[in-house]
Amino acid sequence: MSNAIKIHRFPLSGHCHRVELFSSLTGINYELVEVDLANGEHKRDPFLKLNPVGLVPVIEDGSTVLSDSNAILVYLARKYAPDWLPTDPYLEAEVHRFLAFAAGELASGPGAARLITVFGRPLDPERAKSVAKVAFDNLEAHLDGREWLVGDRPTIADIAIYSYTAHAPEGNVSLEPYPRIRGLLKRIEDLPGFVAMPATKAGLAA
Ligand SMILES: N[C@@H](CCC(=O)N[C@@H](CS)C(=O)NCC(=O)O)C(=O)O
Repeated sequence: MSNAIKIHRFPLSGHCHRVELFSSLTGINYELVEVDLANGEHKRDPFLKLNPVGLVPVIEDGSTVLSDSNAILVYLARKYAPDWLPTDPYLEAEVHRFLAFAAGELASGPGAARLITVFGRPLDPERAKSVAKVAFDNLEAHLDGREWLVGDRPTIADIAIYSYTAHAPEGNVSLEPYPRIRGLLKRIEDLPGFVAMPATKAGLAA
């Protein structure tokens, strides 16, 4: 029997991509299980038995079932790749600050902007773009004099912010004004084992 971790995912979801990316970068043995969001597979059994909230991603690691992309990153790092989650109290707290940023401003800014252009979600594009501007202005300022978001090596903080930042142009949010952010994305893309999320033709990237 395979001991690969199952990642239940949708290929164009940045939340799912961050889990796949981290697994690939750290050499975790994983297999991808596609969830048919368009046909509502995530809103009925057996998927709802894995995650009653009805959202991807979910992982199965043996008998352990876990949802929420950032919680999954914490779990995988602690169990399989501890160098990616510092134990120093301040640095660990900094990592969690960026996980909260990824779940907050990044999801409701560039993430939401891309939901509108790629998936036709009825959200407010101006609000999404103004949240994205504040989020990226703050990220750019944080990266002054830093190679990575926390400490002097990549952590799960960098992985958590990667997917929706790199794909922001698909939501008509340009990364042109942000050279330090683009530098961070490039450093992540240069890591051995990097896997990309498929690009869509929406937005500035069209
Ligand atoms: N906080 C969750 C958010 C996950 C999430 O929003 N997943 C989206 C795909 S990106 C989803 O499953 N959407 C299906 C739906 O809304 O019906 C996480 O970090 O995993």
